[in-house]
Order: sequence, then structure tokens, then C-alpha cells
Amino acid sequence: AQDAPSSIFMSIPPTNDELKTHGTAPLPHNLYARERIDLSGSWRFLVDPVERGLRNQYPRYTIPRDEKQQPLGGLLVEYDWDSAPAITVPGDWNTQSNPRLFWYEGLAWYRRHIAAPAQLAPGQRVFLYFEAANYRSHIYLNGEKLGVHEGGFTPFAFEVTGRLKAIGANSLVVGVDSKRQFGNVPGSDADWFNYGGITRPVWLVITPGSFIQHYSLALSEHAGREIITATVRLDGAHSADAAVTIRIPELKLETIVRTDAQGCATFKLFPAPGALARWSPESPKLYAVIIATDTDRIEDRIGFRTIAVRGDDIILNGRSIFLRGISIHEERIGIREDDGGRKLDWNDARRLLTEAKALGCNFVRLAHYPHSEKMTRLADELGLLVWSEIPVYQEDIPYTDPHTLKLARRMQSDNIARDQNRASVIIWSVANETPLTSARLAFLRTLIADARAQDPSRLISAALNRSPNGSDREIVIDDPLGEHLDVLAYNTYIGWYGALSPADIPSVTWRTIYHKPLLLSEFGTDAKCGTRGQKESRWTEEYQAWFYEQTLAGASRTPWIKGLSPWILKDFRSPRRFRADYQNYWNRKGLISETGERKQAWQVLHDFYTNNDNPP
Ligand code: GCB
Repeated sequence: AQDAPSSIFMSIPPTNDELKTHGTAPLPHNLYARERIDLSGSWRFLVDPVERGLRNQYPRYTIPRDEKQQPLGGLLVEYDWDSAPAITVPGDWNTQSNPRLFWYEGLAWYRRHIAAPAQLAPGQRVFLYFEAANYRSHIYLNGEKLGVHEGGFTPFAFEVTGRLKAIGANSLVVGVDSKRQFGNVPGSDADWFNYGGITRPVWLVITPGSFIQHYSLALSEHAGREIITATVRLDGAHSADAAVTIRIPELKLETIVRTDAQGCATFKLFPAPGALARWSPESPKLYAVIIATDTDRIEDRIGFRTIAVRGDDIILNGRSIFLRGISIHEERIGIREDDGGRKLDWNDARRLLTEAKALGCNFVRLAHYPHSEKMTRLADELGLLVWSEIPVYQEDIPYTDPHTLKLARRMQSDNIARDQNRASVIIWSVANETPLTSARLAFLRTLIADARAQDPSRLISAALNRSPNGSDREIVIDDPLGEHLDVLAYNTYIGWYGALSPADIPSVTWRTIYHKPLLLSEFGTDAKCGTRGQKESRWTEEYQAWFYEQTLAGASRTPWIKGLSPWILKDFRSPRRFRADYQNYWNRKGLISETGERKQAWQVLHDFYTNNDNPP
């Protein structure tokens, strides 16, 4: 059943509950395979730092959320969309042409006109679909509120069936508020730039009355037999007791199942012995999969592989694998220093992942939030295993607040639903560097239980960095969360933060109380590209290269380390990085600069990943 679009107006101050998502509709899954209208391009844009547009106590004509025109001799209207500056959607507002918006964090309004889709067949439905907007979005259609969405990195949709005027322009107004706040996810203090705005594409998606809202397929093995299990969920009238067909033509598989009263159908498909070519980084085979009902038909390209842990090994398709990875933020490689920004077209996404391939990677950690769907689709195509993460980040989260938990759960379930058919994704990570409190443990255990229920086919991890018993020279993996994870992951900066130097790394010992695989999910040092000097001198490329040599040698000596995702592929913008001489608000831990130039440490990691004796 779908939520009815709501037309609630917001009062000031909003209660905590009202701030959370409401009015959103079930997401039509696999957006890219659907009939859709692109709403990218030039929108009108108004900056509203005093949040006038969210207040109701003023006359409506001062509030830029619909299309009041100044009448001759009538009441004053103090906004005018047609003369408002233009902005490009998708894209953050910080790095577009207006330099005065670089540090802006707050509310801004977007407006564009949309035409109703021409010639809808009877019963067809229309959804307004946002791939992402950072951070809180207030959506108005022809002056009526559709709803609110909270969270900067996951998709959301509103059903607008019957709400678009067939003739003339419809006014779509979107208020996006990028303010950082305790209680948000992430909270108010993160080590990446808070790019605001409609950062990913917006679409009108057209579906039949009853449509394939979601499906997921996964490969498993029972008693030596391969089984593809699938579930399909229909939405809309006549979704119960409907026939659903799944076909994988290349494997000559076809099965029909009828949906239950909830519109769900579960399938088992049995590939002929030896027929299925497994997806792997070396051979990222994807199969055309067709799902059809009487009214809908959708096609996807899906890879099949198994992933598991056995003792301290990670097992891909039955074989132990070492994850040769790199961490990546969603920020494109710029042409100039003032470029970059949170807007990835297909080429930008391909460029980031191609750089990872060039390093010799088979794995990427997409940090610290769900990246654009382009990234996971391309990872499927290029053969890169993926760690996917939600922004439950460090201590700046109220782990006792039920609203925050609800928000994090929603983010995670939207992220899993979106990428559940990507063979590349092997790990869902619930958090990064969180405190050792019981409230945090309970919070993360809920997320872990959710992820396992929603997707039993993948591994669960979290990036840890604390221990009740460790010290500078002894890393102890005994965080109680470890008990609940399939794969342990640890961020280490010995030789950068603190007093120790890379020379001390060989004397550092590692100990774990768990018999589980461990990833070094982060390690790195800041080096400004082109800054050269003695290896003992911080901020130089030499220091960073030396740190990598020492850390990689240490990792090779620890047999239960089963993968690495050093920090990080590319220098990225961060409000925490104040040193004007080296940083200038860039975190300089990239192996390549913000414009893609390689530093010395790039070569060190590349040699480690491509030397056949190494890694284990
Ligand atoms: C960390 C964080 C990451 C930071 C990095 C750094 O431990 O997980 O988000 O960017 O360290 O550079 O300090």
C-alpha cells in the first residue's frame, strides 16, 4: 500500500517528529530501467537564510514556495521566480558559479516548471523521484506540500498521480536545508565538506497502476546445488494474487509465481550445473534479468556470486580473497583546485573507479554515506567489490535518541533496497569510529539486525578505532560490537595522529579476541602534492610514502588482515583542515591530488597490490 501524499503545512518551530521524513511514497526500484522524464537542467534559486519560506505566520505572498505574481495595484509580492538567478540541478550550490555560496549552510529554494507527462495510459502513475538532496528537503507542487525528506544521500519519491495539471506549467518548488545539527545523521561535525542542495538527478517516473516496486535476487548454494532466490513486490491495486514471471534468458531460466495478499512473490531458480558464470572482479559477468507481470516489465543486469566468511577468511565464490581496496568520497576529480564538488555524471563516476582499478584494486570502500547509484552500477560493470556505508559517524550522534535511530534505520533500508541487486556490494557497514558506550552498542545492534533481516546474503561490518584495553603500541580488537560483525574493520593512524612516527610502526603489535577477518579500513597521512623533503618531514610526499611502506609491511606480517582500504583515493574538501600552507580546507590524505595528480605513495600501494608475492 502506498502512503497518500500529504499536504500538511509546517509550523514554526517544527517538532522533532515533523522534521523527519513524511509523505514519501514507495520507491520505484531500478529507476534507470523505467520510463522517466529528466528534470535536470536550469532551475531558479533563492537563498533563504532566515527560513522565511518555512514560516506560516506571515502573509503567504512573502513566502517563495509557490508562484504568486505581483498584481497591478494589489498586495506586495516580494519574490519573483522569473528574475531569480539560475542554478544547475543536479549539483551542490557551493561550487557552482556563485563564490558567495561556497560556505553557505542553510535553507535555499529551487523552482522549475514541469509539464505533465503526455498521454498517460489509463491507470498509469507518476512519481517525483529524487536520487538525493542534502540534507532536508521540503517539496511543494503547485503550492501544495507533498512532504519532507530527511537525509542527504538516499533516494526518495512522492507520488504525484492526478496532481499534475494536464495543461500548462506545474510549479515544483523544493526547499533544501543543509544545516548541520546534532541529531542529524551525520551529526554536526564530519570530516567532509557539507555540500548542500539537489546533488543528484530528479525525475518524473511513470509506472503502470500495479507495478514492480522492488525485487531482489541472490545466489546461494545448498548441498552443492546453486539456487537463485528472488523476491518481488508489487505496488498498487490488483497486486495480490497476480502472476509474476522472472526470466534469465542466457541461463534458459523462467519461473512464474503468484503474489500473496501483500503483493509479494518468492522464487527459486535452479541454474543447470556448470551453466552459471559467477560474477567476480576478474570476470564481472552480468546477466539480463527480466521481471514481468500483466501490466509491468522491467529489465536489469545482475551478477551472481556468493560471499561468506570462514574463520578469519573472506570467501568469494568458494575461494579465499584478499581485498585490495581504497576508500573513496563522493567528490569528482576537478579540473582546477576550485572545482570538484558533489556532482557526479557517469564520466566522473567512471573516472574515480578507473583510478581505483589503475591502483590494482579489487575493492572500494564508498565512504562515509551511500554514494550515487552510478558508482555501484559501474562497480558491477568494472569488477570492483564494494563496502557500502551509512553516515553514522563518530561520537556526534545521540545514540539514545529514538528519532535518530529511526532515521538511521530508514537510511540503511533505503540504501539496501536500492543496491540489493548489485553483485559488487559485499559489505553493509553500519557505522564509522563510534564510542564504546552501551547506548551506541544497542543502536548499532538494531541496525545490524535490520540489515540481516533485509538482506541475509551479505556481510556486515563497521569501522572501529577504539579498545578498552589497547595502547599506542598495542592495537587490541576487542570492541564488544565485534561480536556482532561478520568482518572486523579498524582505522589506524599510527605514525600520523599522535606522537609516534612511521619508524615506530614495526614495533606496534596487533591482537584480537575474535576469530574473524580484519580489514584495515583506513590508514593514511596528509601530503600536499608536490611538497618534497626528507621522509621524516610531515606534509611531504616522502613522509606519506614511508608511512605506506611501513603500514603495508606490518599488514603483511598479520595473517588475519584480509583486506585494506587506505584513506584515501583523492584529496577531498573538509572544513576541519585549517593549515593554509598545506591544506586550505582540503584533507590531503589522497593518493592523488584534487585534480588527479599522483603522489609517491600511489606508487607504493600500486606496487604492493600488483606484486604477485604480495599481498597474501
Ligand atoms: C578518520 C575518519 C575519516 C577522516 C580521517 C582523517 O578516522 O574516519 O572520516 O577523514 O580519519 O583524515 O582524519
